[in-house]
Order: sequence, then C-alpha cells, then structure tokens
Amino acid sequence: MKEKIERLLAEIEELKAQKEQEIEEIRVKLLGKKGSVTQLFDEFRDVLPEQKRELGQVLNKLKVAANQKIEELKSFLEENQQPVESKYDLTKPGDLVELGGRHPISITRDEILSIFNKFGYVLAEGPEIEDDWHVFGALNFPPEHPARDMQDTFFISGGDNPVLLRTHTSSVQVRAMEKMKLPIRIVCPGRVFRNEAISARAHCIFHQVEGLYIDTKVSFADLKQAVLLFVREMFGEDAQIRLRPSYFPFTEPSAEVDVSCNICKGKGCNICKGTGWLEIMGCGMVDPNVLEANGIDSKVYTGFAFGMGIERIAMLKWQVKDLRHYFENDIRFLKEFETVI
Ligand code: 2NM
Repeated sequence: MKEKIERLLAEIEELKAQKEQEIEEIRVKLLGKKGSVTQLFDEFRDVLPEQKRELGQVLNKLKVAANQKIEELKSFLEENQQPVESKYDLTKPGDLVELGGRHPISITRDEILSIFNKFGYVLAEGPEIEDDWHVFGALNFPPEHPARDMQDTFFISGGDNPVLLRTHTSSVQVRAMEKMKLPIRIVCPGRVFRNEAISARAHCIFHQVEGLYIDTKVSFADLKQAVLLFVREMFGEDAQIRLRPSYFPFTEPSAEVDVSCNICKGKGCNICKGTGWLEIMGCGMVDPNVLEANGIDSKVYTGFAFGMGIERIAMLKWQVKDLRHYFENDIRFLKEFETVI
C-alpha cells in the first residue's frame, strides 16, 4: 500500500516536471532568442517609419499576450498540482465500519436448531400472517377456545376462515403435514404474536422453536428421550429433566418440561425461585384428531411434538432478567453478546 502511494506520488512529480518542460519549450519557441515573437521584433526594425507606430503597438500587444499565456499555463499547472496532493490524502486510513453481531435470540435459535439437526430434524418455515384453519382449526382448538378471542389474537380480517397473525409456529407443522411425505421430522423456528400486555416476562411478539416427529410406532418414551438428549446438549451433560402433566389442545397426553437449575445445582436459588427446576418447554403426543384433520391415518401413525420460547431459553442461558431487552435494540445490551469477525 505505502509503496504504491509513493510510486503514484513519484509519477505525479514526473508528470509535473514534464508539463513544466513543455511550457518552457513553448516559451522558447515564442519568446526565446530565436523565438517567433523575437524574430518579429527583429523584422520590425525594417518596417517603414510611417507604419512603425501602428505595428509597434500590435507587436507589443502580442508580446504581452504571449507572456501572459505562459504565466497562465504555469499557474494552471501549479494550482492543479496542489490539490492532487492536498485534496486527497492517499495515506489517510479509511473510515472504520463497525462490525455488528448476531442478536442473542438468533444465537439461541441457531443453537437449538443445530442440536435438532444432529438428531435428523429438518428445517421448516411458514408465513407469519396465517389463517384460522392453520393456526387453530387443524390443531384441534374448539370454536370457543379463548385463543380464538379478539382479546388474545391479532386478527387481520373476519369471515369463515379469518386471517390473523400466528400465535405459534404449529401452523408451519400443519403445512408440513399437508405437503410432506411421511415420516416427518421437522423443526420450525419463527416469530409469533399474542395480544399480551408487555412486561418483564411477556411480550406481544416473541420467538418459538417447535418440533414434530410423525412415524409408525413413535411413543412417549421416544419423546422423553428426544427431550432429554436435547436438554443435555443445550444445558450440559449432567442436566436432569422433569415432566409435569399439562394440557394443550393439539397433544394428548401433554407435559411441561423442567430442567434442573444449573445455577444452584438443584439446591434452590432466586433464578429457580427455590424449586431447583426451570420450566423450558411444552410437549406431548400429537392428538389423533390433529393427525386426522391433516389427512394422516391415526391408526397407522403416531407422533410427538414440542415447543419452546427462544426468549425464555436465552434468558436462562445468560440470566437476562427482563425480556424487553431483546426488543429494544440498546447497543449496550447487544454488545454483551457474540460479535461477528
Ligand atoms: C407446544 C407444546 C406441545 C405442538 C403441537 C404441534 C402439532 F402441530 F403437531 F400439533 N406442534 N407443536 C406443541 C405441542 C407445541 O408448545 C408449547
């Protein structure tokens, strides 16, 4: 770089000298001892006395003009020479462009996805703007379910099959069941929307990863093992899990998954609120009604599904106390995480 700059500066110097030389040649040609203007002055001596006055004036004008032109050329060269060096400082370092980093939610999402990828789950994605059928209808939500209420879900239009913002990524799994050949083994990350008051623990926009595995002979034992293997990859070799019975419209039976608190190692602390356990996900065996609603023979096939909130996993991973940090783009917060090099 430095050598190149020096070479360029030397070339500029050389060019300048060359141009000065050319101007000097013009000067000699016009005003030198044998220059054409000088010669005219010699010839002037032989001009008839009555023409001397008039021609003398013209000749003087020519000499002045020639001198002026040469001075002009010289200063033009000087003026245009200076800026090349001063206007562009070729040695100046370029402007620093600060590198960004990945968002903690993206980091966590990718970590979750790469674990399931190792287990043979493939990525599936779908639209954030959905219809009632893919978010509720095909997932065994009864017509009177509270999630279908205007209070809980952001509706875009009404009618038989209203358009709405998806409240979970299960709609992607419905689309997969419609399209994909069995067996299905997918993970579905994405942004979801629920009409909630924003607080340290809740937001109207958050992110999920859901998984679905459908094949012949998929059992609850398979679900439990998949969850345990995931938790050990994500939270460490000695992590334990605990399943508590729960309820979701699309799974039966259903369970909440807790992971042993790795801050206090199960003794009880303020992170796990003294229980030694942290809730991380929900899961269950896909309800036969869901399989049938999506054209899958529930006498032949069974499946399990699970879902987790990425924000919650990321809060546990880095002990972030307020979920709103993830959405506010405060550079001081974001800088705490991995930067791209
Ligand atoms: C959860 C918990 C339990 C789930 C179910 C399905 C589908 F499409 F198969 F019915 N997808 N995701 C599921 C089950 C999600 O999230 C807390």
